[in-house]
This record gives sequence, C-alpha cells and structure tokens, in this order.
Amino acid sequence: MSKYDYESVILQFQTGAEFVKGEPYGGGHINDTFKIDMQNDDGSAIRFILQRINHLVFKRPDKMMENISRVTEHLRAKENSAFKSPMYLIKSHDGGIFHQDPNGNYWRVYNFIEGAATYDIIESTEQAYQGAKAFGLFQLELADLPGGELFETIPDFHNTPQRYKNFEQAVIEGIPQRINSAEDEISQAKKLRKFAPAITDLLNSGAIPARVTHNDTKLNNVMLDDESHVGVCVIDLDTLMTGSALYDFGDYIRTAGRIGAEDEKDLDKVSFCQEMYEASLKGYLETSGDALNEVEKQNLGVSAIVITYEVGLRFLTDYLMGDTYFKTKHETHNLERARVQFKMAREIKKNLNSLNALVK
Ligand code: ADP
Ligand code: GN1
Ligand code: MG
Repeated sequence: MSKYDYESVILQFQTGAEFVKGEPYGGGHINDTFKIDMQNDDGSAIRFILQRINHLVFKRPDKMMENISRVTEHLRAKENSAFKSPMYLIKSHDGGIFHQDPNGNYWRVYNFIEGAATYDIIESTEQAYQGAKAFGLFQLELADLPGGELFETIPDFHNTPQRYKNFEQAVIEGIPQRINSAEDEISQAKKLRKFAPAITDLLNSGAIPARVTHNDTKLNNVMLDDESHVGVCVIDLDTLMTGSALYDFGDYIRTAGRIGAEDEKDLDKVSFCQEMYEASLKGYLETSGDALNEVEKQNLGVSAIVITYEVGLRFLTDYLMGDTYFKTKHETHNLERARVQFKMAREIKKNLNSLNALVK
C-alpha cells in the first residue's frame, strides 16, 4: 500500500472518469509515478499517469510545470510535424496544470500513452534506431519554441566540471565508512577527469550552440510503439531547458549503447555495444543531423563518454553523501550504478577512434 491516497489526488483533476485503482509504476529514479485505472461514464476503461513531483530535486515545481505545459502545447499544436507528441497535461478542477495537496506535495496528471512501452535495457538495434530518431525529431521540433528561454529547472544540471567539484567535496565531507569502501571507484573517477570539461568548454567558447534540449534522454524516457517499434512519445520533460545537443545524444548512448543493466552488480555482464551505437547514430543523424554544426558532429562520440562519466560521478557522489538524491533499493545501489558508468565510459573511450570515423 502506498503512503499516498491516489483516489483523493486524482479527483482533483479533470479526468471526467471514476477512480477504479492505482499502483506504483515505472522505474524512474526521481519522481513517484502511479498508473491510475479509471472508468468513463459509458463503462469504458481509461488510464492516467499520476506523478508526485520530487520537490527536493525540482525546487520550483510551478516554473517547471510552466515549461512542460509550453513544450507539450507547442508539440501538439504543430502543423505538418514529423513528430506530433501525443502526451498532454490534464488540468486540475481550478484550471491549473498541477495540484498541491495539504501536505505540500505537488502532483500532475498526464494522459496514459497506450500501445507503447519504455525499456530499461536495450533489446535490438531497431529499438536503438527508433528511440534515437524520436529524440532527434523532438530536438528539431523544439528549435522554434516560442515564448523565450525555458526556466532553468536545475541549475548546473549538465555542468560536468561542477559535478566533478561536488564529487571532490563528497570525498572530503561524505560518510567516512563509505569513502573507505569506495576507494577503488574514487580512483576510477579521478582517472577520467580530463573528460569533465569537454562539452562545457565547447559551449563556453561558442564552438557549439546552446539549444532547447531535453537533458535526460535515457532509453526509458522514450516510448516505443509495441507493434512498429517507432518512437511515439518522448517523456520525462522535467529537465527541458537550455543545454547542448551533445549531452542529449551522449545520454541516449549511455543507455541504448549498453549491454546490461544500469545497476548490474556483475561487471562482466556490462559492455558497450558498437552496433547499438551505430543504429542510434543513424537514427539521430537522419533526424537532427542537418541541424548540428560540424563541431557537434565531431564530438558525438566523446559526448557519450562525458555524460556517462558525469552520471557515474553523480551516483558516486550520492553514495558518499548518503543517498539523498537518487532513489535506491539497497545500501550499495548507487555505488553499483557508478561502477557500471565508469566501466562504460572506459569502454567507449577505447572505441572512440572507430566511433569518430563513423561521422564523415
Ligand atoms: P522519472 O522522472 O521518475 O524518471 P518518468 O516521467 O520518466 O519519471 O516516468 C516513469 C515511467 O513511467 C516511465 O519510464 C514510463 O514507463 C512511465 N510513463 C511516464 N509517463 C507516461 C505516460 N504518459 N504514459 C505511459 N507511461 C508513462
Ligand atoms: C534520473 O528521472 P530519471 O530516472 O529519468 C536523473 C538523470 C540521470 C538518470 C540516471 C532529474 O533520470 O539526470 O541521468 O536518473 N534525473 C534527474 O539513470 O536528476
Ligand atoms: Mg524517467
């Protein structure tokens, strides 16, 4: 039984249907997601996604929801678009785009995307290709988002050098026993340090442009059609803000280019797969390719190292600091996740020359 009363929360929204049941859903590390089954007046079934926004991570849920509303409306309003996103926010009874309960929790509701699924682990090159295509199209469709810059939902989110500093701080201020037990991972993190500024330096020098980006383009944030495998919806729009396309491409590779789970304990089961990379690159370039500048294209391979490393640093930092950010299922969960990222970063690095050769 969840500690939340889904029924009273969902009744705050204009679903037009009766509550039947609710249950926790999905494998996200940040928000609490629930699948809510309801019934229309005519007896037909309808489902919704109800989410409790993690307001410790997103300090201005109201501003974040404005971003999401702007983006979902923009994507839905597009004429002749190659990517008309089917996801929209259900308004609350007072016309708002979220609801705050008496305990201070922030809630939102989306229509449930039927006939499609997300994958935590890649299963085929077809999936890798289709997911990358969807993220590429999504990126293209946001290039003409009206209304000025999006609110920065998490400052310095992809500031990898800053993530490195936070890690260094955690090695000083973290839980002493955890620092001792993570000696090996701390040393791995230090060895990859030169990759930290690779993308931010390019952004700061103006060699690559800042764009409206998704910033959390992991494989399980794109829904693929159950039959055709086509990417039908990009989800998890919380971190949409100004950023670099390189972080988005790289984060997709971090997850779609990986054989094995993000938290696999047995590192022998984890590897980087160049075939998955090639399929992803193809999908991404077919869609976003023309919009990228030469420097972006030349740095697609390295971007996968940078973000994989960045996420490894974040998992390790969270482990050292006592698991205050990512949801964990056991004591060493974040440490195991960090190990997988560092192994992946090293493997991508080993293959970098051949990855770069794929982009003419
Ligand atoms: P988190 O920020 O915690 O990662 P997500 O927004 O990614 O949360 O949602 C968690 C999971 O819930 C997704 O991986 C997906 O499987 C499922 N999900 C989210 N939104 C929808 C939707 N509109 N329709 C169907 N499934 C969804
Ligand atoms: C989190 O929300 P979710 O599970 O899709 C995190 C990402 C990390 C990812 C690692 C807001 O993504 O930045 O890359 O975990 N999201 C946030 O799997 O911090
Ligand atoms: Mg997610």
